[in-house]
Amino acid sequence: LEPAYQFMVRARLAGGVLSPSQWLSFDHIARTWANGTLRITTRQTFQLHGVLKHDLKRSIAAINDALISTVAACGDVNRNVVASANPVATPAHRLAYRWAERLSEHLKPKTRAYHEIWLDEKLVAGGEEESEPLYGPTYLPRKFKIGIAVPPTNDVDVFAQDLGLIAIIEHGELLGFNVAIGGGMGATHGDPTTYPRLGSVIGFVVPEQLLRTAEGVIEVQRDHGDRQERKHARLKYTIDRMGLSAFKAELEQRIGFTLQPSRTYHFDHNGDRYGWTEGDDGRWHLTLQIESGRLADAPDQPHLSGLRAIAQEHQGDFRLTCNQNLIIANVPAAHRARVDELVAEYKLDGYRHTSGIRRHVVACVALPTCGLAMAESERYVPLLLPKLEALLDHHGLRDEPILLRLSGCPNGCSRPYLGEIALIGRALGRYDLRVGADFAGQRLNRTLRENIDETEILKELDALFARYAKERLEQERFGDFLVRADVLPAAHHAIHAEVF
Ligand code: SRM
Ligand code: SF4
Repeated sequence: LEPAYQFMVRARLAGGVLSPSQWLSFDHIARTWANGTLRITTRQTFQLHGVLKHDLKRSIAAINDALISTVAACGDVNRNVVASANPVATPAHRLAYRWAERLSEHLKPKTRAYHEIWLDEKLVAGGEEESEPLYGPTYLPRKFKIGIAVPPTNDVDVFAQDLGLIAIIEHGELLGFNVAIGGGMGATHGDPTTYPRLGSVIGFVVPEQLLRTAEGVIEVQRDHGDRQERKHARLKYTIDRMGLSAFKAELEQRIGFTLQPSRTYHFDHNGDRYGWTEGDDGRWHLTLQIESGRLADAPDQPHLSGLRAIAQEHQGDFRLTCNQNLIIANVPAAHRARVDELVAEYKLDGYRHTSGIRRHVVACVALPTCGLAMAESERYVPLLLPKLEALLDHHGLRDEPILLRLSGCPNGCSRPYLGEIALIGRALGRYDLRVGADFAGQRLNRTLRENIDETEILKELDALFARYAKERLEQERFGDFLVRADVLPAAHHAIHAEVF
């Protein structure tokens, strides 16, 4: 007899798009073999928690039956490719999403081992080397992440990706992509050789050059990344060690063309737009807020059942966002009222009456399932938010949009270094408090206080909210105010996205 080992299963879902029947499959798997919840992740996919070892194979098979996979959702390969969750506004937006799908497919490991192990495919002879032209026998030194943003929305946090692509659209036409390399969030407490870094923009490529450019960046990282020390193995450290221009020169030599100068772009926010929006084709899209991405059936909030009911009737598709939210997309105008009815019936309409900070909170999973967690994150959100809202109310700031990010450890799965306010777990009930990122994912925040408890966190924030309420300029965001008011300590690393 062995212990009842339980596992987390993560799907690969490029751009976070799935059909109603795929939704129903996940819902079934969550209720049958997992812990009865679906978790939307910060990379636009689903995680299932609490899958027992003896149910693992059938859960993965059921995901594959739904024409979705779990291959390369984890591991030292290219991970789930994320894309702006609003690819429906114009034909160029839709094209940007198609490129996410193409990148995901193109960079997927070619090995059949996954199919042999999980899907009972017959064993085929042949070494990994010949079957993995890009990754080779030893794969990458570390995970690798790609995201496509469509300005002015930076909802994928493009500068937190190893390879960030900024779609350049002019007069409705997708001209190509600015290429940003070397973004990454993870760090280790007390080890200054590890740090969050924002991607550096190194140029522009036309769409036909995109796949080769992505391969080239991966190849340079594959051959130059640190394979001795995993802590230093991400692309960001390879770039900082080689130097950005040396990295770029090596990339251009491998891909056989020169990157064009980067094009101008402008981001105005990295959040989601809640409520209904109309696409260019007359179809409608409803963005719902899902707190920390957790879909469950709580007594007064039957969200999982609600989305099952919606999926049973919905004729469009679903889109998961990198802010852990959900879009019920491509709804014909005539079906809007019915969707609204179901959304209200199942209490999924929380986004309508909520504070500015609650609309902009992202929290990683942390306890109880994450083995790396040092403190609570997702489960702390419902306890912390009312206290922060009380402070904000007191200063007349209830509706002020403020980006709040919580992570249970410095690995940074909620991309906390991009929060205007961030809590990063140190120990149970204790966090580093970081503040001062911008509202568009282009400036890192800085540590204000280390290892403090809730009382101190609230005291610090109360003082900052008081000053913000009194001294801010019109339209000035909280993070920008903190920088202007000079309340932040000096930065030890570059904190702005760099343009080469
Ligand atoms: Fe993450 C490891 C959860 C997005 C940086 N992350 C983990 C693990 C698998 C813990 C582990 O290795 O044992 C966590 C599973 C917890 C659980 O119980 O489910 C975990 N990461 C998550 C998710 C579910 C957070 C969420 O609440 O949504 C996100 C799933 C993404 C996905 O669908 O693929 C998630 N993780 C991220 C992001 C954000 C992003 O990708 O945009 C980051 C920061 C960006 C980056 O990679 O730099 C991130 N996760 C890490 C790291 C630190 C990597 C590093 O370079 O140092 C680890 C630890 C590691 O790799 O050793 C980690
Ligand atoms: Fe776990 Fe840390 Fe990631 Fe949170 S940030 S999910 S605690 S690894």
